[in-house]
Amino acid sequence: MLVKKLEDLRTSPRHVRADNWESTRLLLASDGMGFSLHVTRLFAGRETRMWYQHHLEAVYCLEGEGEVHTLADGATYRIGPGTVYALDRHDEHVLRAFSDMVCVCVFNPPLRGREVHDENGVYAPDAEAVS
Ligand code: 9YT
Repeated sequence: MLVKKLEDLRTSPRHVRADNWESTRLLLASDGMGFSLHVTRLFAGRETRMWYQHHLEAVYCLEGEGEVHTLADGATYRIGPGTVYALDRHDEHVLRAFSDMVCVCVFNPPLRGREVHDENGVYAPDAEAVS
């Protein structure tokens, strides 16, 4: 069985910080679960365009308020504590954080470790692996 603690991993290579967010990757491909599990903080006032062409992602909001906008259909959804959104169509989207948002994120296939968005908001499928 695997047991991991968020506080321990915040100071490890499993913690990744980008301009608009930080993510602690509790479970990764190397853990062999078939998905990755992250706790992500999205910073207040930031807008992030993302397009997970190689992954499916589900995002469950624990804290904070924001909205997610899907580019293909122009829809906008309010996101707050207790809301989950799932990018079941690899949807290109924009997340706007009105306050700091804390979310649990699940990726399938699992992230490998140090992924950050490229210029199109994509995570590469072959990022550097972290044990
Ligand atoms: C909500 C979202 O996708 N934020 C970007 C970071 C991502 N969740 C990650 O890598 O943990």
